[in-house]
Amino acid sequence: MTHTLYLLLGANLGERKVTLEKALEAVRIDVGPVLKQSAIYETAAWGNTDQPSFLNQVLKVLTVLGPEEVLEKTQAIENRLGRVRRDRWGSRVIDIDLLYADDLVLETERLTVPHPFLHWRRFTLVPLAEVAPDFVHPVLRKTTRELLADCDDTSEVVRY
Ligand code: A4P
Ligand code: MG
Repeated sequence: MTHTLYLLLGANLGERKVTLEKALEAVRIDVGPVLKQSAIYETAAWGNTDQPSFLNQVLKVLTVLGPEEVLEKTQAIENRLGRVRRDRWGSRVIDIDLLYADDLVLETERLTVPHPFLHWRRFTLVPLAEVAPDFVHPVLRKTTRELLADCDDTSEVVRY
């Protein structure tokens, strides 16, 4: 049984573009084939805005793994690519979020799918709309295009 995943990559420290390339390659090897990839976007830091801007990219990935196993793999990739420890919470070399796994709805201690903040953030919706414009959010019952049209977030998202 195979599953279709949408992953969000985010990097705001170090050689951001190189890190995204390494993350994509690691996902391909450890999770499964990358069927589509969005462009890379430069995005203003959302939430804690007192951080450098991010590069974000969405991947469409095919996998035989279950969602919990995917999370283990993506967290191992995050650790391998280097989590920088700083005095304060904040920036990170690489963050990999699981946005969707088929039309699965799941909430455990470790994993919430669809990603709970997906529809609030342009840095997620803009690249997602490139690879999955008509994918329907299994809880909100809206396509990515519709979620983007409804999104109040005004933070800057530009092609890198
Ligand atoms: N977790 C639960 N559900 C998921 C999921 N669907 N995908 C748990 C990934 N992880 C999930 O995540 C904390 C815990 O969430 C994990 O242990 C996992 O079990 P984390 O990656 O360790 O911590 P984090 O990413 O710092 O926290 P959080 O709450 O996930 O932050 P966000 O929401 O990821 O925000 N601005 C721009 N422009 N671009 C960005 O990419 N990213 C963030 C981080 C803030 N601002 C940003 C960006
Ligand atoms: Mg995260």
